[in-house]
Amino acid sequence: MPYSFILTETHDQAGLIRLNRPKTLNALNRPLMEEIVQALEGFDADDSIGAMVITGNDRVFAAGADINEMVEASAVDMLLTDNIGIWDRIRGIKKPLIAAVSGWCLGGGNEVAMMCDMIIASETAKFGQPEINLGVIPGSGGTQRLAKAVGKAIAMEMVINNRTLSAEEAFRFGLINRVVPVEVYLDEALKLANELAARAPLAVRAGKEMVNQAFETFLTEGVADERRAFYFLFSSEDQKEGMRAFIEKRDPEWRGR
Ligand code: CO8
Repeated sequence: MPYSFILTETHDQAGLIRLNRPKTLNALNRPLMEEIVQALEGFDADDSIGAMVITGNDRVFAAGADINEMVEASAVDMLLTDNIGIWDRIRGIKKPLIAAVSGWCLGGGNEVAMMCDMIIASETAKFGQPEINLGVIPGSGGTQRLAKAVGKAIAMEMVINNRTLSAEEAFRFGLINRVVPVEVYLDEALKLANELAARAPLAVRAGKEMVNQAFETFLTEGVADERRAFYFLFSSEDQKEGMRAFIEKRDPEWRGR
């Protein structure tokens, strides 16, 4: 499928999406977001793919939503076009999603990265929510996911005073999973994606869903849902295979059934 603003590749069982609008630092306009979602949903439905990676280039992951697209919009325009509704579809992706970030990861770019399940960053990555400089605030979950990831103190500085985090700070504050040299950040993310793709697919899916649910529900409800998901996995062939393989001291062969 030919796209205008992204490139897609497969690396073994990992689906890779490269944001490819370099002249505007991968500013996330509506067509670009539509292509990301379309590619993600395509990989999600593809049995030969087990996990996905979204990346930009060494200079920039994404410098935010496209300011040109919004500058003259009224509130009613924003409501009726509801561009953010497209971004929300990233939440519906079932397979693990990794952001491989280098350079600028700002505004909506940081919001996309935070919608992913894990973030691998190069040492040059810089994370921020600079919307305050434009007279607005993050609009695609940034205030909420950031506060949950790094806590109130740092989130408040980022959202209302444009504090930018270095990769090392982002790691220390719990925003990202790993910091690696710029030469290998994408390889590391693809390696991790293939590692995840080799695991029991139904259990990976249930684990992703339940960890994400921890940010949505109260503990009692979340623990009850986790228990139901845990019991449900005992109806899968992979649960029998995984436990028998352990007892028989051999590697399991996952079937995703
Ligand atoms: N939108 C549109 N164009 C952009 C954007 C952007 N977000 N970011 C950069 N560009 C363009 C620049 O205008 C410039 O274009 P041109 O060459 O035609 O002048 C080109 O990219 C290169 O940028 P710079 O010359 O500025 O490059 P620098 O290396 O000097 O600076 C920065 C890099 C620091 C990243 C700088 O470009 C910058 O500050 N960019 C804007 C960052 C920003 O404010 N992001 C937040 C945007 S708002 C947002 O994300 C809200 C999301 C809410 C949900 C989505 C709703 C639909």
